[in-house]
Amino acid sequence: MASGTALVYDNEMTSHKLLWDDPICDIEVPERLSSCYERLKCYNLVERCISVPVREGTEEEIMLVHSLDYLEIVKRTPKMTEEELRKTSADYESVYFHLMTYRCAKLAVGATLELVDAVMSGKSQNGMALIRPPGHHSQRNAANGFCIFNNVAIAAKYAKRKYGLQRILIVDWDVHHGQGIQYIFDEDPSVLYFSWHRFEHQQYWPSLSESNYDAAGQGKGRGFNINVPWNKIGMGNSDYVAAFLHVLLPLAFEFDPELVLVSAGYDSGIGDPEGQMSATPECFAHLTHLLMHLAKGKLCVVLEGGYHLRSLSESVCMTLKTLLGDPLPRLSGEMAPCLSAVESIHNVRAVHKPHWECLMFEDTVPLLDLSTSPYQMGEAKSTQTGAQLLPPQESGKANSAEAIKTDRFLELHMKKIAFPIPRIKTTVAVDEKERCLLPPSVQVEKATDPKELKAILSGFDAELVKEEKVFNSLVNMLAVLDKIIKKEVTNGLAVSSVASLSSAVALKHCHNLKIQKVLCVFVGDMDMKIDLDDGEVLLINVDANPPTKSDTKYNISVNWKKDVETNNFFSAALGFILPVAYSYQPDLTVIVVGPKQSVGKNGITLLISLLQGLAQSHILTLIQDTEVKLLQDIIKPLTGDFIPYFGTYAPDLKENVQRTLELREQFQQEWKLLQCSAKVSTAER
Ligand code: Q9C
Ligand code: ZN
Repeated sequence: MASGTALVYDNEMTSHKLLWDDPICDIEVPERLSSCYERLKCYNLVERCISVPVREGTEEEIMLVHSLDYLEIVKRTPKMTEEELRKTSADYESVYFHLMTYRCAKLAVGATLELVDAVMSGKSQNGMALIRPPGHHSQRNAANGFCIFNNVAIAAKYAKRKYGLQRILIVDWDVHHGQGIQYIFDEDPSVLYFSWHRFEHQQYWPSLSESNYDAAGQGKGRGFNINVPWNKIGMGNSDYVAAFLHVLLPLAFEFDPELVLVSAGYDSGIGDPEGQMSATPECFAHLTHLLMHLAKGKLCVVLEGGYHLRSLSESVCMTLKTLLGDPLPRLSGEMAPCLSAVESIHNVRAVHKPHWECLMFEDTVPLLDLSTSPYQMGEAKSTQTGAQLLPPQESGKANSAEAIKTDRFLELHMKKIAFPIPRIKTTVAVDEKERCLLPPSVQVEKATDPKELKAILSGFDAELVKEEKVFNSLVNMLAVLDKIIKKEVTNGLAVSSVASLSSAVALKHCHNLKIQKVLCVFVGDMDMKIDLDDGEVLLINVDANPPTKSDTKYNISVNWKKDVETNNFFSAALGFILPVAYSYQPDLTVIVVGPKQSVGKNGITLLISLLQGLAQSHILTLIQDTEVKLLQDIIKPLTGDFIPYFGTYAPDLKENVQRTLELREQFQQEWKLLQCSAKVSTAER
């Protein structure tokens, strides 16, 4: 069982630098790397990682992707005069060479491969390589866009060869299109490449028609290239999360990768002079978290772009913290994707519909016509937090006044979202006989002094509460809940002989303590009577029973038919529950597992895993005592020391898909992250 996070870094990669005036290349500076490492040290993150030394990538490894001719050219650069370096640089687009470039580019490749080895060998669960020069623009025969060797593409080929992998997912969250990666794997169905990028209807660099959503891969690789073009600047947290929930993740879970590589450019973050987007650093924590549930957690994050030093380094820290398993900060801003983002998401889903079963069953949206999509150049969206606080820049050029504004914003913002991390992650209250089922990392709760209990329990059935079994269940639950509320632990679990009553008491207790928003997810048959109309609680019921009442915004039944064959829950979890949960932004999540679940254990563990992105990862899990057989599976995602496999994809039952669709339609005006199709929202906005 792998654990720990690898960090691959070497200061030598700061020796590659621009020697002459070039307004295009002058943002790719050595400080990009050193400032990240400094920030990591500030947050004491370096010492928590497994340090992995770098090495040079070999010629053979470089030639997994690049031609000998091109390698020979780069190989000559360490002996060149400055004049020759300039000339060689000019042969390519937006690239500079330095005497140390070849050495650094080899280290960047080798660092990436060492990271892959650490993760594939089980030396670490996941990890990050802080490297430069970056890689995703470089091509078989060419350097491009600050990139010399295509680090991530080489890593994918290497992992296929060395470990015999058959499915690798590459997620490119850099703000530029990694056209180099797209070209290399265009006909290769074993590598699923996802990239979002600033596109602005092809006005933005590299201005290629093949960066649009209709480029889905070719030949055998058709369906394995996913482009999400952003046609406006100012895209932010909710746009990015929407693209993950409605495009990347459903396809990725269906693809079922054995390894995930991230081309992690942070020029898609706030303040970046190139990207001009508005995603705040914690957004990258959430993106990372969402990816950690694929490939049994085998996740390698590899630096690409990112040119606002503070934004870059804070975002890198957020990414690494998340890899290390820290609870996630709340995602800031209003959780509503902008229309332009919804249009892009709609279009890429429509293009990929023939290739992916999860989309095939879903909707029948037509492709919006490429040519009729109206747009005005340079018109930024302005609905995002970041964009509101920071008006987008006039031009794409780094502007020191703007950069300093973002510095100040981030200084404050990072303080705002920071919170102390409990030393103990998980606490449990279970019967003696169940303790042996628990991993050693959990704390076992001793039910405490039940004095103040009386007040809490008044209003509940007094006779029932007197029964010892019932009383003990409530005491146990409250002990766990209190630890979570006092932030002494991140999450907790209690077994209850009366799960419905326990959850009602839990919600009452939260109400008394003025906890504003509680997301409550019921899995299985539950009988629960609480007043749910004021938004203090959002209740999502997942069971097989036909709903007895009509849904309201705060009380929703995900009527889910049991499917013995497939036993998975991806479509409802990603396509409905998560978008609603992110839109609601709870302060606490309560998950109750009752009898007769219609969702299998893969579905339940997936849900618990993903819901840790909400409410600063605070989750109270209650299990009905008859369902204690699920304890061992449920505890895993809570403690996080083991990332489960959620099962291979199989198409959902038609009625389940239908229900999810109906719900999305019904609630997308209230819970805006549900929006993934432009047809309704265009008319209604
Ligand atoms: N007007 C990476 O982020 N900009 N590369 C060219 C021409 C080049 C970005 C602008 C941006 C390259 C790894
Ligand atoms: Zn970039």
